Amino acid sequence: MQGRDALIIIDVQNDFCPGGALAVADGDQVVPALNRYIAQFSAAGLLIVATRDWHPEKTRHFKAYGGLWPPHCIQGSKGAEFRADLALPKDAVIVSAGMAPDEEGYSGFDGRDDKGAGLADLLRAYGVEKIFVGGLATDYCVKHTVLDGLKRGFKVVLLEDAVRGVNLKPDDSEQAIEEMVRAGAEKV
Ligand code: VGL
Repeated sequence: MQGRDALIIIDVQNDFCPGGALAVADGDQVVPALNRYIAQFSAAGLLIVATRDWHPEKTRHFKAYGGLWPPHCIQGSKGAEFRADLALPKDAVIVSAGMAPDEEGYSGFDGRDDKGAGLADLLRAYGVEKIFVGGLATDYCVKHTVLDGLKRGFKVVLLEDAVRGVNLKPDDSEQAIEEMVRAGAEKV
């Protein structure tokens, strides 16, 4: 970690954890690892961003409207809340994605903070050059955020101990990790 580093925590929300509407196997197990990274980044005074999937009730992201998924992370619902055991500091910046009914919102870089700033602009405003990414899910939002970050010129570190995948096909997460590394991500 250095002065220009930031931690990006992807979608650690109730609906992606066991018992949730789109539960990722062992999704809750990213929390202890992420809490350790949060403590390190906080102690170093570095930026921490938490993204959230934040959908309207009707969106083409959901099966009923032509998409892939059951309803999940609906704005304001319990399922859309961050896991209660995720130790987000008060000054973490929250970035919401998938808010428009015609938007999948897989990438954190498609998301905005409460003032409407996009993630890339936010990171640049803080002088961030390198992002450390963990959370849910490896094969969707983590992958898209990592690939977008690389495309936009950020150095990207994948926190391999702090991600879990949906795995519609059993090796989706493994392939997603290979794809991220091939695109230039470093894993730790
Ligand atoms: C996600 C599937 C559907 C994710 C979001 O956060 O990775 N996965 N919507």
